[in-house]
Amino acid sequence: MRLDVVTIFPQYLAPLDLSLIGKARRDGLLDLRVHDLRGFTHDRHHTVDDTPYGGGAGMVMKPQPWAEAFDAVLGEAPGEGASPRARLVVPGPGGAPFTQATAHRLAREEHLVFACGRYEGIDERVYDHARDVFEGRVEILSLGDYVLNGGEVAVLAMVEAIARLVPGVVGNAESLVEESHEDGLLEYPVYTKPASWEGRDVPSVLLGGDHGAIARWRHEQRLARTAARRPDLLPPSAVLSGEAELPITTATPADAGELLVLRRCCLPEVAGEETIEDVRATLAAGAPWRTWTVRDPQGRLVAAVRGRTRHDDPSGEAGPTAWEIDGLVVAPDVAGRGIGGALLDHALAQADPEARFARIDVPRRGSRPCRLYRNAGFRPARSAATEPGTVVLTRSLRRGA
Ligand code: JD8
Repeated sequence: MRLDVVTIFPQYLAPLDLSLIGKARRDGLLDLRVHDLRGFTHDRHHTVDDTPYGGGAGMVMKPQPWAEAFDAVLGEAPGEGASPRARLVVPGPGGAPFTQATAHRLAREEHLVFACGRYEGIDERVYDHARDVFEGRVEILSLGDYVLNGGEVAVLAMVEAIARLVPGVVGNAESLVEESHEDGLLEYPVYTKPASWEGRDVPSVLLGGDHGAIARWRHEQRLARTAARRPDLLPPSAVLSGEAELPITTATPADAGELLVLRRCCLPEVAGEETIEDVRATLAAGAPWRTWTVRDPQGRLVAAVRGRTRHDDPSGEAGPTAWEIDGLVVAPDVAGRGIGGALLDHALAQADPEARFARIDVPRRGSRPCRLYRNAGFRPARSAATEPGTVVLTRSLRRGA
């Protein structure tokens, strides 16, 4: 991945020479270049700012230096091949939230350019000009709802969050999986030697070597922490009419066996030939699908659904980011109690924030499943290149739609 950062404080980005990012640069995994905006000025004082039209406090960044900086990083400058599909990120307190989902999306890009503003901001015409030279691939992103003095700190955080998702930058990709914000839950508490410190002992379950028990304890710790610190992240629970509230939880490879049984039972035409390896692969760390399950009070897996981000539209052409929902299954003995609807709502709520619409490919049979989807606003997609016998249903994901 190539990354260019343009700033009037290049030394602010020095921390990116350190640690894993520094090593990844030396190993050639990341081609990160920092540019001084003043290098694209031609007056004795290397002026990059001026007073705001319409008056008011502070200064505004002039447009010309930015235009020349963009030309340089896009290789329009003499001697460099044009950079293919570069994407410009301009941090700003008014931008769209930068989240882990954003980091994943940007980590798939070939060339990212970051423009660090200062003062009261950058002349608005620079954004319009950038949309031309970056062919629309321009994003204003915010690190969070507080005010910084400039974009450098935001770029430091964004580059680290993105670069560590580039394959090979973080040695053991495993450790990327159970992190906060990766699957909607906060991380579990961690401990190391000594087992007893200042009279405080490490939880015994971690010393017992029973990996199943450790995995369950860690999952419960994540649920409890999330409920305590970030209840807004917690998934809605499935409601069994008149009975216990059953949590919707993120599936793990340990759920593969039961899930295969449910899929074979509920989706014979889709899962008839599916194997346990097939299902386990969809639950593995880093798999494109995110799968959620519901267990009854006795712990039996009674329902599931999954979702993934797609970048092709129903006709199969490359298209706007879509959120595909699939494999909604409910054990026949608990059907008709609202679990399917609750799971569908949950899968919609977990949609990739970048997706503008959701799609479901359903077997073309009878009307029953479709009513659930129709009530959720799904409609047959016009031009859909689908597998024979399937119907593509779509609905907008306009937040608040
Ligand atoms: C870029 C100039 C300072 C902002 C007048 C203070 C991001 N989450 C965030 N908070 N603040 C920024 C941010 C602030 C910036 C610039 C990002 C360029 N400023 C300005 C407007 C009010 N001063 C940010 N990401």
